[in-house]
Amino acid sequence: MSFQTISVIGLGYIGLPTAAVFASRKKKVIGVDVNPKAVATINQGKIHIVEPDLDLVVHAAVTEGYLRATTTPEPADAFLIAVPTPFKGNHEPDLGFIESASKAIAPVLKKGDLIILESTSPVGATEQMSAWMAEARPDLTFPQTHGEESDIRVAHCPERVLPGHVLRELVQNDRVIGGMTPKCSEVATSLYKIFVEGDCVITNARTAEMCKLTENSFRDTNIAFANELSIICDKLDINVWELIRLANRHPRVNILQPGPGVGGHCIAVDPWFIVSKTPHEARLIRTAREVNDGKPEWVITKVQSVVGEVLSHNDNAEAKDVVIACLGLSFKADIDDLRESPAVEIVSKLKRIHPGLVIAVEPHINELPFELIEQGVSLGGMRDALGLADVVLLLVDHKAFTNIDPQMLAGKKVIDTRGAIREA
Ligand code: SAJ
Repeated sequence: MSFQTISVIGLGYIGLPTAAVFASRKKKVIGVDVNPKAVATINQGKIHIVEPDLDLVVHAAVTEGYLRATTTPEPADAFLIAVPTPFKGNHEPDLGFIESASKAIAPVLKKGDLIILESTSPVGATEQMSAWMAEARPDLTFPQTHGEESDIRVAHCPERVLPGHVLRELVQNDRVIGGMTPKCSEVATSLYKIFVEGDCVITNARTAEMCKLTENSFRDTNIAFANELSIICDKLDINVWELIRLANRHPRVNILQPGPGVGGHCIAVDPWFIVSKTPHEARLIRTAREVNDGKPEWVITKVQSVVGEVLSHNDNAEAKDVVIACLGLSFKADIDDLRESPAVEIVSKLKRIHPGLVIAVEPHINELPFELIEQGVSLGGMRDALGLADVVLLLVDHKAFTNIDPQMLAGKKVIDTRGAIREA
């Protein structure tokens, strides 16, 4: 099957790189987004998100005429839906963006089209999406009612790329192809073969949905194990980093790294999609989420007790005189993405409870997010912040922090949530 025109719905962290990669393979790509500012930026050959090298690929795709963005869907041979799937307040998945995207493309669908849901989704979401489209287009047939004979092919092919390495991983990672029927999988495979160099591995839609959730829950559960160990070791006066290094010398043990909590838009969200479908069965998965979500609070309590120690060693000092320098705000190392970052949550709460100066050091940004500015957190350079600090709290293991000269920390209380600071 040849795809003359491919449409990508949702031009965010996944949709835009995917659209650009198809365009770089000289396919005509129509990108659709509800945000007119993002659409205008892309049509100027620029990007509205941060991802290495994406600006170059988008610029080339737009100037060579292969990629164009719009706010209104247009006919295409294949549609890839890459919209957000957040959860609601009660951790229940919110399929609102998938619903509106499927209703928006329904009017332009024609016999033979392929629809792919790429957004991370709870089990059953692909069938639900197909049902929404069938309702809007009773003149077309869909796989849930017409199987292999359907006019429209539908599949779930979850993205699995790591932020910061998206362009490489999009091409090199294996792709799970979950068609609603074998024919749907076959057609979807021929679409991804345009750029995927990894294997395209075929399964059904429900397994593909569960596969993506499983991958992120596996990582979340393993990080929770490391985080729980760090709390246990703190109580038992054992260096958790050394402990993990030693345990990992066993040929079948591979413990991940503890941190201040789990951030990002995937690992802290996706396990809840399993819990919401099977609340009685998903006990370990839920507990892992709770352990990881509880870590920022544990770090704050730790800082409070260290501030208490500083005060107890200095008769005349008051809490307002104690300066806390917080190293790192992003959700993980060497990126500038602060969204859903446990570091931001910790700094924000610290500033609310600590009457003294709280300085954030984040070499990847020029301005603090509004919530931190509003609370009076200051953004400082590393040298100045360390010069002023009584307590140094390392929250992100950016390369810039791993080589701190131990001399600069002499006489200060250091809380290293990532095990990144070299011992003196
Ligand atoms: N983290 C730790 N300790 C570790 C590893 C990570 O505390 O040992 C923390 C990080 O600091 C961060 C969070 O976990 O706060 C998540 O970071 P990450 O690097 O594990 O993952 P993400 O969110 O950047 O990307 C994940 C990836 N999933 C897996 O590795 C199974 C990626 O492949 C997915 O495509 C992405 O989620 C997604 O979009 O779902």
